[in-house]
Amino acid sequence: IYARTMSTTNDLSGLDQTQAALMAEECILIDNNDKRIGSASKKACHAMENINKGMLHRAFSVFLFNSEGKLLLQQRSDAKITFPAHWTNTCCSHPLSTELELDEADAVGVRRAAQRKLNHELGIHASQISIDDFTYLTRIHYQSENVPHDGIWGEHEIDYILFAQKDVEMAANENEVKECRYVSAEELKTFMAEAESTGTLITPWFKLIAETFLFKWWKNLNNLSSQKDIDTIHRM
Ligand code: DMA
Ligand code: MN
Repeated sequence: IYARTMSTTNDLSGLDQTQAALMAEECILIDNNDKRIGSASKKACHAMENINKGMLHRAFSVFLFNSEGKLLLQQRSDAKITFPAHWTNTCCSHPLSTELELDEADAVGVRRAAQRKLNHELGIHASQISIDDFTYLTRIHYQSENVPHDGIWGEHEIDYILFAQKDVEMAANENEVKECRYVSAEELKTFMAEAESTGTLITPWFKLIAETFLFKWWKNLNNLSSQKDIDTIHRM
């Protein structure tokens, strides 16, 4: 077993074996306009070697609010290969290159993937959140290198933003999630403002979204259709 910091190539030895196995998932490759151009493994999609050549894949970010209007945050587990121990929005992942998750009509493929991953990461069963509970707001195109910087892994995605408001029961999967908490908008602002001094790690995509659209969308939780911008891909 090699320590994470000793890894100098993108082989998967020495990493958490459950997370390493998930690197075989087949993600959807897209062009800059989110037009599907093929598929590649999660491992290939997150290798800086490929990202530096322009490889881009499809992703989603779920923001789940309870009936009090508080947002569920998660802290990623230490086992995650990218951004371990970072605090972030409720759930993120990738629609896979399968017939059901490739379906682009009303972003239903992405919404199916979101339902699948809420169950996998947080133990929120599909009976508690239906694909119609997600509002697809817009898309965000961004790129970032892993933290801690390893020069090996990174993200380059067009990320579908999905909002949902629902009281749910959960049972977090500890291989995925270290901790969860609900925050109000004010609590999140304080949490983020103090992050540097408290040594709290925050994912780059969540930071970007919080610095741009999040609080405006949040204010409009009861009127989300007014916030939809499904034709734009925001380059961030
Ligand atoms: C990837 O999330 C998607 C975004 C929007 C960063 P992730 O690393 O949590 O994916 P997974 O849970 O599939 O490892
Ligand atoms: Mn990704």
